[in-house]
Amino acid sequence: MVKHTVSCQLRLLMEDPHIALIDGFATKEECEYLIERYRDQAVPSVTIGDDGVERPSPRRTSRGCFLSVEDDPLLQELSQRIERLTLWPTVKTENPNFLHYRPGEEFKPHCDFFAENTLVERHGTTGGQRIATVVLYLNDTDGEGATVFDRLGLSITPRLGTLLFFSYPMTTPDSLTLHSSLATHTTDKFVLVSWFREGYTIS
Ligand SMILES: O=C(O)CCC(=O)C(=O)O
Repeated sequence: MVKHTVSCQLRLLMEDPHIALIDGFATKEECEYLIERYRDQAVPSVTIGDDGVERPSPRRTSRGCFLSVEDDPLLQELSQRIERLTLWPTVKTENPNFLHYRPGEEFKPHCDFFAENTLVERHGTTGGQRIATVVLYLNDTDGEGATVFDRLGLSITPRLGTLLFFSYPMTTPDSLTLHSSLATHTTDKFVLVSWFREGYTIS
C-alpha cells in the first residue's frame, strides 16, 4: 500500500482525560469522497442500552452505517494513519461508523464505553471494553453541530479534516468524557467515528 504523507498539527486540549485535536488529518478530497460514497447507505442510528441491546433512541437521531475497512483503500489508508499517529493497532480498532446528522438531529449526552454488566457476555469475544474514541469531521458546519464535553465545558466545532481523539481509562458513570453532538440548524454534519478496544477481536 502507498503511504501518504500528510502534514497535520496536534493540539493537546486536556491531559486528564486525554483530549486532542489533529488538524489536517484528512484532505478535502478524502472527506468529500467518504460523504459521497456512503451517505446513501446510512440508516437510523441505534444506541446500546444498559442491557447491551442495540435499539433506536430519541437520544440519538442521526443516520449512519458501519463501514468495512478492508473493502475501501481510503479507509485502509486512514486507519493506518490513525495507527501511526496513536500507536494503537488497527486490529484493536472497530470498523468505522459513518454518521450523517441532518439539521435538527443530535446525540444527547452519553459515554462511548460499554456498561460493565454487559462486558463479558456481549463484548468478551469482540475485543472487550472500548478505551478511546476518534472522530473525523468530514465537513465544515458553519460553527454549528459541536461535539460538547458536557462535564468539562469543552466544545469542539467541527472542521473538515480534523480528527478528535479522547480516551477513557476509567469507565465509570461519572466519566468526564460524557459528550454530546449538538444539532445544527441549517447545515448537514458528517463524521466518521472509530473506537479503540482493549483487546483483539476474535472472529
Ligand atoms: O458526532 C459527534 O460529534 C460525536 C459522535 C459521538 O458522540 C458518537 O458517535 O459517540
